[in-house]
Amino acid sequence: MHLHRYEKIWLLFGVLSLIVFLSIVGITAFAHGHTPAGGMDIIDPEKVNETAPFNDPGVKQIDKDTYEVAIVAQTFGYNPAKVKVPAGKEIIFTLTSVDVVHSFTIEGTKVNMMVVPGRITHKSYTFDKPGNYLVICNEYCGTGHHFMQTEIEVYQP
Ligand SMILES: [Cu+2]
Repeated sequence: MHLHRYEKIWLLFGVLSLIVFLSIVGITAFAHGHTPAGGMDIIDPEKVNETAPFNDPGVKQIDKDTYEVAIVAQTFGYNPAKVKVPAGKEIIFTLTSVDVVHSFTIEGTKVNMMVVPGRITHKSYTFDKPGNYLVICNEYCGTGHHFMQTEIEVYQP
């Protein structure tokens, strides 16, 4: 097969651009220490109820301005069912699943976590305004998926 000189140059340009762009993405990802969204912590999904912090799920104050909320997702709900956190403080959501893939999506915020069995997912968020926030599961997890929701009550401290 005969390739015209310009075709060869154009092909070389395409391949070189691809190498340059993929190298930039790869090198910056390593340099910034990027990991899968939510972290890489693992947990035995059969021992969730015995493993901290999920052995005692709920809200815990870590320091003056930081709270951790440990939540276990399961078909078709979240444990604990009701969460109360203060506005204006950093809330670290820590989740895992005991069965299938769920999500923890707080409507009207940037919190949209995938909750995978065997993994612990973290997401930090600060609620600016008090109120009730709807939490839904947006990963189809079974016949009761559409019932899988809860509410977060954000109060003015
Ligand atoms: Cu679900």
